[in-house]
Amino acid sequence: YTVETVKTSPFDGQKPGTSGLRKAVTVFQQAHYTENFVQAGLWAGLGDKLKGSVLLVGGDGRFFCEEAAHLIIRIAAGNGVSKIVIGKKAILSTPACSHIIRKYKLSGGFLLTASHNPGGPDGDFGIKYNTDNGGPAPEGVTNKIYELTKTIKEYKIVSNLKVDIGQLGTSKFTVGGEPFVVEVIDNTADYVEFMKQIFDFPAIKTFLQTKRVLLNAMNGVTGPYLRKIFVEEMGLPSDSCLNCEILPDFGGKHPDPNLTYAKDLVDIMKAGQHDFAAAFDGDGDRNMILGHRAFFVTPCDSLAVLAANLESIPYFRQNGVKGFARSMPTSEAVDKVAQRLGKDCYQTPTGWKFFGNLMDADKISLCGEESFGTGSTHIREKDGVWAALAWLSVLASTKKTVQDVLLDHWNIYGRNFFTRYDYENVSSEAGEKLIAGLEAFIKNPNSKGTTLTAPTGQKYKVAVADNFEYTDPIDGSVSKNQGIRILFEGGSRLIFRLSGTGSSGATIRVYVEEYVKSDNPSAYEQDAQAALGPLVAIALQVSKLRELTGRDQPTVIT
Ligand code: VG1
Ligand code: CO
Repeated sequence: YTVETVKTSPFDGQKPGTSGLRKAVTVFQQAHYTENFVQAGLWAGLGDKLKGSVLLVGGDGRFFCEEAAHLIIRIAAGNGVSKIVIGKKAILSTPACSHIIRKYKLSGGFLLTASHNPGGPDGDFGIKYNTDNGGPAPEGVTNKIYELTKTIKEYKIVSNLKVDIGQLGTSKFTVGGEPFVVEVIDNTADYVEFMKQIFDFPAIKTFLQTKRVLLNAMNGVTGPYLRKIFVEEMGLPSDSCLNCEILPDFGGKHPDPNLTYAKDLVDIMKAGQHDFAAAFDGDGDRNMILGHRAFFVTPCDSLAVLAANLESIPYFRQNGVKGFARSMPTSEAVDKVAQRLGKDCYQTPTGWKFFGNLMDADKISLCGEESFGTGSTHIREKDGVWAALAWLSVLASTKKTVQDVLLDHWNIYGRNFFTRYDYENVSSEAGEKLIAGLEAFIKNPNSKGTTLTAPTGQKYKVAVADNFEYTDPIDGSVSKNQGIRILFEGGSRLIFRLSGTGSSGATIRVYVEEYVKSDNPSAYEQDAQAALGPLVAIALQVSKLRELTGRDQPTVIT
């Protein structure tokens, strides 16, 4: 095979967001669009290590994954990459990708997913570059990718290279006189084997024999993993795994495990026939945990509960527990656990890429985000199926129900009530105006110390108002403007930021948190939305959200 050099010109807006480049499928289908981004990813991600590198390709099975995978193989071959490891039909969950890069010491990889965004010809697609630690490329690399996409003039490709990625096995080619290999691997084998090392499968299996559980893949990539682990290994009936067929359009739904988009699961759980349920997003890195009668565990509390119970899991008994980390908008529930256990707790900007350095430097063992992301040092991505297994480990070892685990937790640590209001697809202009208005609020010297009053009379005194800035404690890199914070005396917080994963317009996220001490059970047993009502009202007032967006209600409440 010979390498061709193809002339191209830059596209606007190929800036990786919170988690890679995400756009409508039709955008990626434009001639040279995907090619440009992949070429820039190879240059920025690998630099002078590009020649002879070994890369992983895996995706969540959404529409355009296979086409993009073939393009990546051809462009990689054109750039002197020596080997591509790829899941059969390009299918691998995001956590499996991270594990495989680490296990086989690969140079990096391309993850083909737009995560929880809808898929199909009219949906979204995405490409993310991960580095050799198995984690999303840090900002230094993603900024470089963006710079390169602004000046790209040509890319290298072997356009007539055809590889069968539907069969397991190795294919060998000669490209410009050098060997080029494509190895198609099993979709689930490495990951399932790894989970068996991390968790006590026999103990979970015994526990499950007397429980009724549901696992919902939402027609995303976790289906085959759930069947392998929960049906084949744990012996659950096959109807305990729902929506396990990977569909290119996820059945036309948002593959996003939350109370809105996984409402069908919530409704089944409300009937009271089941003890535990979990749901996962399109690429398998998010999780939602529900108990009997759809008792909802906020991701913030989930992180805190796992932090307090890591000794239930063999992996942590063997490796010990270092510190914890959470993204800034995530509630401070985990901080309370860290304090009590005498561990460090780091606060990073939104997005998993910021946890990588802390994990690589052995500063933390567990981390998470309010956006249904939980994970540990076993890989460098958040991990949905891992989180479900972690919860089952806690339930099996404490012999408590999900609800009792939480009640007992709040009884020790107090409760950080938390909710997030998302206003999806507002105009970019309204989004920017809202942030500009809040910028003015935090810059006003009178804001600090001022008291904000809810329509129902509750008063909150502003202790700190700023735009969150993060200095990475490992490499010293600085990330500015990561979200407006209004922190109140007593530990309540309001956070505002614009989403970096949407593909059109703006999505405003409002994060609301109120802390109630452990000595007040009647307060911490309240319904979360009721408890947070006054602060939500203050959030809408101070941001002028209704006036600026014309929206009366959020699109999604989590
Ligand atoms: C959202 C979440 C963030 C998460 C990111 C990727 O980003 O808020 O916590 O890391 O999605 O998750 P944003 O910028 O839209 O708020 V996923 O499951 O796409 O990998
Ligand atoms: Co995801």
